[in-house]
Amino acid sequence: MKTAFISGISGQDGAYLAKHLLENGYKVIGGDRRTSSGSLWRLEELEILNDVEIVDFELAEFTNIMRQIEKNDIQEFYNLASQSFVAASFEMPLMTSDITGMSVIRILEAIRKIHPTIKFYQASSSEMFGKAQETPQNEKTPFYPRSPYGVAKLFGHWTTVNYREAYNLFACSGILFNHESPLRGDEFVTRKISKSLSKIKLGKLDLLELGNLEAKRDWGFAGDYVKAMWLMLQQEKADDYVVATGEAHSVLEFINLASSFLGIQLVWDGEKENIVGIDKSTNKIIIRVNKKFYRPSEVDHLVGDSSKARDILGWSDSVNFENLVAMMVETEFNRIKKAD
Ligand code: G4F
Repeated sequence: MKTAFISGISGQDGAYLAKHLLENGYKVIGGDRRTSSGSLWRLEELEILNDVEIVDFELAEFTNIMRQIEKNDIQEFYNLASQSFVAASFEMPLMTSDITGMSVIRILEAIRKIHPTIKFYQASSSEMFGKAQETPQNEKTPFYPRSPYGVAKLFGHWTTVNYREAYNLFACSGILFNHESPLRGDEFVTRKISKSLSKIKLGKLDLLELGNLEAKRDWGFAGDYVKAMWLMLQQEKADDYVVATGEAHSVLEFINLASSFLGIQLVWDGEKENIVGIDKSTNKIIIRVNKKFYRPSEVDHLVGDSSKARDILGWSDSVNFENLVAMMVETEFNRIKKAD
């Protein structure tokens, strides 16, 4: 039986990856921050909480990382933990650089010194492409990050490449485009929209305030993307892969689709930051732009070319944009109704 360690097991990807590894016969050890207020609700929702071993794990603490690698006989290490909210990285650039960027060195150094045969996966991000230099973006596209988060992820990405080349570690970097699900954190735009519109439909909220509605993202289903992480570590050679659907949609398109699934007849009035969304049945404004949600430097349009992952890993996505929005809205609506 192989043992895998997942840093950040309490997050969306940690939960889906743990489930995938358990289904493939792994023992799963999940690192969770002692101080993290985020509970393990995602593991409960996937009904795997009792099947994984949870250990205290702190990315800022090198000795803690070393101890976990020393004491567990791990074959695969998935580094999914980070400060992953782009907007927050502008408020906390130093913490983000340390946790999202520098920690990659801490883990790779520990692996190199203690068990250099451990296979390592680094959760890199399409945010590294930022102000995209070509469309679509692939593994050879030049990077141009637009946030402290993107810069920190780029540091982690190059660190992974460097440890692979310098020390011959089996270290892979997955450049994942946005991946969503009903287990997404509340602060990310897709969950914020599906949750708030469901509340509006159920009469529990009057207004949804958002930032830039024109931003376009390549949104896939997280459950598909964790399979690509695992596939990367099953290859003979370590490498880096872009994982994406190849389709981009705007935040506005996401809202329109979510509204129509909920039976909200939405009409738009105005444009840019003055645009408002009106519920035709009540004639009330239910969506507004609030500039406090704008980022100091925005990533306007990301769309990935994942041909390499499809050809070499045999990876494919199974949930299209419409089905993703439907899945998120349906789950959210039912959760809120059930909580009544
Ligand atoms: O959902 P978001 O916060 O995701 P973002 O910034 O694209 O980053 C996510 O995907 C990355 C992969 O490329 C990950 F690396 C990263 O950790 C994270 O998971 O925002 C998406 C877009 C942005 O352009 C943002 O400006 O939606 C826009 N947006 C508009 N109004 C909003 C809002 N985003 C949030 N979070 N909240 C809003 O009210």
